[in-house]
Amino acid sequence: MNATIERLQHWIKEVPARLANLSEHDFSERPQPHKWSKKEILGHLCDSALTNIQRFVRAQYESQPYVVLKYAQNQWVEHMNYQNQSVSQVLNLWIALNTQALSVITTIPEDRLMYTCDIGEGQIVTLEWLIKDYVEHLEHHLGQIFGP
Ligand code: NI
Repeated sequence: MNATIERLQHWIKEVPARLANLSEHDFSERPQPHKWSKKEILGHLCDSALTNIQRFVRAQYESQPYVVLKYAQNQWVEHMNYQNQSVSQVLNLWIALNTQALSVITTIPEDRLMYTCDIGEGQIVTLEWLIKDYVEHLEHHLGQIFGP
């Protein structure tokens, strides 16, 4: 769990620094008309943070297994209107949401990390698993933004 927390802390510092090297054009260009731009990928990570903060809080007090909140990824990116916002607006939201997620994660008592969550299709996981999965998903998409 400590390693997961350290990775999230690392990215909250690293992402703004690395994005400084990308031009507004690089950030806004869609590789294909129906594919997300890098700005929209960062926006998708904001939607993921919004949803996962809800999950991390609710999993601690709702009855177990907590049935996780779902979200339709493409509809969220479209309706949140990231493509028409500045890079700094999307980035500031990403930083604020992940700083909040980190604050929630670091204060979860040890025993609650074993609370159960229903992620659908009969799969039951722990809250700790959900948190690790959140950071892995984040890193997968950062790889798409920054390249190998
Ligand atoms: Ni994703």
